[in-house]
Formats: sequence, C-alpha cells, structure tokens
Amino acid sequence: MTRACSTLTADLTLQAAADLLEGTPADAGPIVLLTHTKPDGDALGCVLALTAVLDRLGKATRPLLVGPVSGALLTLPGAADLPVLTNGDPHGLPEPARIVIVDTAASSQLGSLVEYVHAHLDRTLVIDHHLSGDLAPAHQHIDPDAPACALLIAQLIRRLPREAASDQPPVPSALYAGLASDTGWFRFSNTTPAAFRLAADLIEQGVDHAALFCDLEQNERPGKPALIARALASLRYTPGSRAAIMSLRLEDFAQAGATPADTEGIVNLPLDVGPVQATALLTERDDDGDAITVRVSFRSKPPTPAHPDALDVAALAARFDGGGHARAAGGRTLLALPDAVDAVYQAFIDALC
Ligand SMILES: [Mn+2]
Repeated sequence: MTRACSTLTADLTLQAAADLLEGTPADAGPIVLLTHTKPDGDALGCVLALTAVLDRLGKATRPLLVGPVSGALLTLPGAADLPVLTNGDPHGLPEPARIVIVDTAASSQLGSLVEYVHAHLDRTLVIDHHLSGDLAPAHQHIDPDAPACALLIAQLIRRLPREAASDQPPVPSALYAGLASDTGWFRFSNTTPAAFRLAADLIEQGVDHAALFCDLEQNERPGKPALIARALASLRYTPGSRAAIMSLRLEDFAQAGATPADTEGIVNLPLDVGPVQATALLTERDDDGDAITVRVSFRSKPPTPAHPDALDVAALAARFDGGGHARAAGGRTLLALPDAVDAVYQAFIDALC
C-alpha cells in the first residue's frame, strides 16, 4: 500500500489552474487526466475536452478512464479514442509531470488508480464541483455552485492561449455533453443562467444539441423496455401515493436480457405521478462478493409552491449504509429483497408523516 504523501492544498483560481497546465513542460512527463470510475457525461466530457486543448498546446497528455463506459457515451466525437482501464490493472502508468482529476475529489471514486494518485498528490490538480472529496492534492479548484464540472473546464480552457482552439471540435460537444448530463438536459434545479449561457455559446460553436440528445439519451439496449415493464409491475405506493417503490430481482434482469447498467433512469419514472414526492428502486445484485446485496436508489422532487416540503433522500439513504444528495441518493442492504422493500416502505412512512 502506497502511503499518501501529505500535501498542503492550494486553492487556485481558474486562471492560475490554466497557467499551471500551460507551464507544465512537455519533456517533464505526461499530464495524466483522470476522473471517477464509471464516468458519466460530465466526467468523460471534461477529460475529452481538456485532453484535446492540451494536445493542441503541444503537451504530452495521457487520458485514462476507469470503466465501464456506456456505449452511448462512446458515441461522443473523440470518446472512442480515450483509453479505458477495464480490468483494474493500473500497471505501466507513467511517472507524471502532472495529474489532473476532474469531476471528483474522492479517493473512493478512483477505483484501481487510488494508490497511483495518492503517490503523486504533490503534483495533482483537482477541478471539481462536489464538496465531498477527501483527496488533498497540491492544487485544486472546487466550486460547488457550478452545475457541472464542464462549466469549470469551459472557463479554464478559455484562459489558455489561442492555439488551444477551445472552440473547435471535439471540445464544444464534449462540454455540452457534460453540462447537459449533469443538469438533466437543463431541467434540474442546478440549471443556472451560466449553464444556459454556456450552452448557447457551445451551440454557436457548432454543437448539434438535438443529435447529441439522440445519441446520448435515446440509445438504450433492446432489453431496456422489458426491464422497465418489470420494474413498473412491482410498483407500490405509500398511502396517498406520496412515495413509490419498485424492485428488480436477479431473474428480472435475466428474463429481460438486461444488465444492472440498464436500470439507469428507471428510478425516476414514478416521479411523473403528481402526488409522488419521492421514489426508490431496489435491485438485487450478485457482483458485490459472495452474498446477494440489494442496492437502493432514491430520488425526490425539488420543493415547489404546490409541495414546499421536499423530502431529503440523503437522510433516507443513510439508513441503508449510503448517502448522496437531497434529490438523489443511494445505499445498500443485505436484507432479502421483500424485507428490504418493507424497510424502505417504512422509511418513507417515517419521513413523510
Ligand atoms: Mn459532474
């Protein structure tokens, strides 16, 4: 086990972060670009955009993703060229001049790269919009008000020299993918005026937003509708339909021809029902070691004039060995699925009374 080297973290402005990257000599080793495991659109888009502009500045870059990466995300222009570490084997990583980590500052989200990062914290720059990180890199720029890390990367790369051509492909579509995915395609409460302004800039730079939506969001596998049907068949409401619970057994996945990755978005479906304030989706998983575990995903609606008392599902997830955000959180339990459903039902009853 590599011991973490202790560093004093300097909070950088985006200009200082841009200067730090621009000033990294190409002959000192590569700039290694990393993000969290199972990258989403924001994580992958940021790595893609930053790699492209640093390449144009003549830097030696070494982007590296820890998979799996969804097939939909791999349709993003340039994404298929990014190396993906799938088997968790981090051997052969270079001695970096710089490590840049985007969209996370949490050791637990680095997968098999955690020791590599801990051994090089003295030359690591983190750009992130989450508050929950435990890494202590030499340099960081953390802005929890940013709707997506892509907004921070967009502002950083504008501060690089013109040769970085930060408005040229594949950068605009990569940043748009990040911004759109973290704001729920501009529907979530984190969709700020700055998010819309950046989206407008990126569309002016040539992003075909309708084509991106089609490739990223309308790209499910054929097993998905069968899995949705099984989840909806399990739907159970608490009294007054204020919360909804769905569950999927291992055999549901097998019979639908679906995988756990296909559950993406299913938890949101009952939120379409007016009185429903919160939802949970429980899924049986056998990829966590010997025992079958049950993953619990929670979602809740934001407060509205009609329903001012929104449910904080992070507090609910804490009852299931998990956590997250007020609107989206998750946990897990070793209870058998029917017992887990009852426990979540009771947790909703307790929280909504
Ligand atoms: Mn993000």
